[in-house]
Amino acid sequence: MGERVIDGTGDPRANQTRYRLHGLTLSYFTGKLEAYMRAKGLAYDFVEMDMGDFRRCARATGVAQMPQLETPTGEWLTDTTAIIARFEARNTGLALKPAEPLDAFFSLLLEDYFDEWLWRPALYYRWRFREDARLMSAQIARSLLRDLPGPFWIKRLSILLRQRRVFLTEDGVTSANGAAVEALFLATIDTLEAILAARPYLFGQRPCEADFGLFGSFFRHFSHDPTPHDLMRRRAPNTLAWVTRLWAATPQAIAAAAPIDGAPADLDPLLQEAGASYLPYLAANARALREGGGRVRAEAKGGVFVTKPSRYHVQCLNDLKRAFQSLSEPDRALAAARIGASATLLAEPADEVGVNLTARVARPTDRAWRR
Ligand SMILES: N[C@@H](CCC(=O)N[C@@H](CS)C(=O)NCC(=O)O)C(=O)O
Repeated sequence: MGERVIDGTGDPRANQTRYRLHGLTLSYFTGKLEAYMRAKGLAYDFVEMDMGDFRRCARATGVAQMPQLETPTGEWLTDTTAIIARFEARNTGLALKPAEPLDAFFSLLLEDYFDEWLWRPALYYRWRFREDARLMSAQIARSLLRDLPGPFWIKRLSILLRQRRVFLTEDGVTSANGAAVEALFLATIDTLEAILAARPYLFGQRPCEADFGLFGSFFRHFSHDPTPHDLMRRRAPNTLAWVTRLWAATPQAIAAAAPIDGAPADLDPLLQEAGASYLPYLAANARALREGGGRVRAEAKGGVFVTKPSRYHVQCLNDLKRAFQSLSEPDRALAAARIGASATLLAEPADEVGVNLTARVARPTDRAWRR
């Protein structure tokens, strides 16, 4: 049985037919999936995780991460990119994938780029600055850790230290490359500001996968945490308005808007940055795993980031390669012209070391928890 599409928002009698979305109201990927479900018209009950629920979900899918989604038929899904791909492929709810293959490819590339490459700036702004880190460690101690015994201050401090270790140190952030992380964020909002002053969503009048990929970092981090929010208020008011617009979008309003027709040229700085720094990182990561290398070196905006290899990121590259290679020859040439020289990396065969998608447990290795 496939998922039932429910066109409703809160009828308690329909509980057994609603999705259950487990996550945290401060989490990047939880916010991404929530916005997608809202825009699709897929009604869900939100479960604010505590550690007990986090562990229960991890046992159900085999992956300790958030969000996790229970379907009305009792299946468990995880990984927002794979969940979105599955819903779009099965025509569950309102279709949000662009109809033309080249537009659909750009949407997937940008979704993945935003998910993975804005992660570092999002986590940097949250954990690097004292005020932001204090506020957000308190929120995590009060939410996720609420079922653990012990004084609040110990929970807050242990979260703060853990997040700084995992999301700054282990993600290659140092005092030397902080300026490059900030440069990536500032360049991104400057590009977005021009786009979102001109039209409601990245590709036109309707949101697509790329908007949801962008939403995780902007909704839950950049437009929320004090330091990046202040930068956005001053420098990117139209991008702040897009955050609210996408969160408020109804399936009815989206369905009434003109379908996506092309990937506008002003997206090119984003595609080019994906080509300049993200795709070379993905390729270096896959090479490190293939050759047993212990470290991956990436460059972005003049900063150098050294990290442990990630099997999950091999899967990201494999998926992008498959999407690129399924395009027609003329579309591949058009895509390559807009991405730049590193588009050739997408023409190479997929790697063996990735983990194949399955319907149930979408991408079983993930960044911090399983490598
Ligand atoms: N690729 C996954 C990423 C999920 C993910 O990394 N979620 C974060 C929270 S936004 C997480 O579970 N982090 C656990 C931690 O390491 O603190 C997806 O798209 O769902």
